[in-house]
Amino acid sequence: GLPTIYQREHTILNLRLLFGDQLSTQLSSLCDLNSQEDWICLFEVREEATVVKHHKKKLAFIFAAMRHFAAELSAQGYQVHYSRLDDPDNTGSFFGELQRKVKQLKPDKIILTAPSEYRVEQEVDTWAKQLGVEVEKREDSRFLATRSTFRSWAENRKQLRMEFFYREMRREYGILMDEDQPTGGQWNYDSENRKRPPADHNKPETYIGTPDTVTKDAIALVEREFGDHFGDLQPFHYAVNRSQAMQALEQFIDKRLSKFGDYQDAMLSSDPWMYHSHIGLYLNCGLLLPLECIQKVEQAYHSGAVPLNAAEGFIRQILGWREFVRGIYWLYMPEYSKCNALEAKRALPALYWGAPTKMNCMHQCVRNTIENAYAHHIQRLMVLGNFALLAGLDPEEVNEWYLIVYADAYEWVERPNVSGMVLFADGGKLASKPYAASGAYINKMSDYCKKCQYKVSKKNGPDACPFNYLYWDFLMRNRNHLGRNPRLGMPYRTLDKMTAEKTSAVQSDASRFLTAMDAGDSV
Ligand code: FAD
Ligand code: DLZ
Ligand code: SF4
Repeated sequence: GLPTIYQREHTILNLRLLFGDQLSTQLSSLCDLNSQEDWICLFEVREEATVVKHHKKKLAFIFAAMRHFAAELSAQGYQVHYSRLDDPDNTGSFFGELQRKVKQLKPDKIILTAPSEYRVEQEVDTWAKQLGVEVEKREDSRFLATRSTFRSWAENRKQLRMEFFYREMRREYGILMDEDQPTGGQWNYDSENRKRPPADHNKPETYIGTPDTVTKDAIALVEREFGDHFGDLQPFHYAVNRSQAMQALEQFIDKRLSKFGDYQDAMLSSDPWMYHSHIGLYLNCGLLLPLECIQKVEQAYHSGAVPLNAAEGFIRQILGWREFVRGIYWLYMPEYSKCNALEAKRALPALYWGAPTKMNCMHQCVRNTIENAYAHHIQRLMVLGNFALLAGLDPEEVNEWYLIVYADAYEWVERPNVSGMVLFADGGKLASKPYAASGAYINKMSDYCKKCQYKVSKKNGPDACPFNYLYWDFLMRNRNHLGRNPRLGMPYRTLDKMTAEKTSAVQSDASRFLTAMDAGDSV
């Protein structure tokens, strides 16, 4: 063969940088990997762990998953450079670590897949100049709609609605389609979904992983370095590599998917998991790919294992909502991070961090969040989110809370859900109306009210359910922003028929409650 010096001259040496939410061998930055020559870099950095003080279980999950992924790549013969957070030479930032590796390895080129968050992409875009090395940034092909496809879809539309985007995606990927028609004749089977929680609920099986030494090390690291962060570290049962995540997905399809649609909105104090998939954290860090999840669920429907309302309902979450919120994020950032259409300014009360509250629904949902770094969609939307909306909490504080507390939270998905779906802070870019609701909704979909110190049937007075008067107070306070919204015509007409006595009782209850909450009292 040629002397080594000639081989070196003719090969381009690439440094391939993977971020902690890019743990997939299918990633665009790895597609033309040359195992002999290229280096793959993963960096644990303090800056990412503390940009907001992430939940301890979320940190342990990310570090454990990064370490397992790096070990798998090494075992396959790739050259992996892994910076551990507790390495004394670790500079603590992506740029610092990259600079260190560039000095050491002298790559011709840095290849990466576009980061998922705006903040990190802004930083990445300065690196080529700062380092004097070419940086090739590739599209994140794990998403089913690219940023530019979504932009083109959105152009010239007066309103962006998930349902229409979702139909395009069904057609484009041929999911649940009979030629050009939706399977079963309807695009959406939600009218068959969303049943009340079953009285005789038997907890379905969920994935329970056992930490190995790598995961135990990550847990110990988090305890040592980030012990003051929110949330419980133990017990730790999440999957931390691809094969475990795949088992978790398969178990969901086997044991829970058939009832996913029926009980999608149900909440029970005894079961934080219900019939949800609990795969958001795996999807968002690369351990699972969206199309494979969708196709497996579609197969389960075609094989007769699950009904259409369950399969369609689940597929819509991933092919519809997940892609749609990402599209919205990239369409409107950075302005989106500042929006506050309802001019909400109230500070986040301590009850979100676990301080005592008499509202049992809030207590249960916060408790689940502390223990699991998880709450399901309706807990996030209709309890924790609904309260934030009705109480007029500051979108910045609410966004930060959601980004901290959930293991699946990254800004690209968290922010549109919070500022768009929950708080209506984007003025209707994502949703056509705020999901405001009184205690009756929570009572219908959960068992929380039975054990609450407040009475859900009472509308006013100190022992009335706060959601009841806060709901009307919210509509009154925001009449200038929401009064002309056609989808809120009904509640505003009801409000207009209320007696002056009733509206002043609502206002004085709301004011008493919110003043006490602001003063730090347990409410
Ligand atoms: P399932 O109910 O089993 O749904 C399956 C999958 O569909 C999810 O894993 C997720 O990938 C996708 N999905 C469902 N709904 C949405 C949605 N509204 N937006 C995007 N994807 C969706 N999801 C996140 O992944 N990260 C977040 O930080 C996040 N923050 C949220 C904040 C609020 C206020 C609300 C209302 C929702 C948020 N969601 C977020 C969406 C949703 O609540 C979670 O994806 C879901 O609860 C995760 O649990 P699961 O995997 O059991 O989901
Ligand atoms: C969330 C997170 C955390 C806590 N830590 C790291 C880390 O140490 N190293 C890393 O590469 N990624 C981490 N991540 C995920 C990143 O925040 C995520 O990849 C970026 O926000 C993407 O823009
Ligand atoms: Fe929540 Fe009101 Fe029900 Fe209590 S009564 S659990 S505060 S909805």
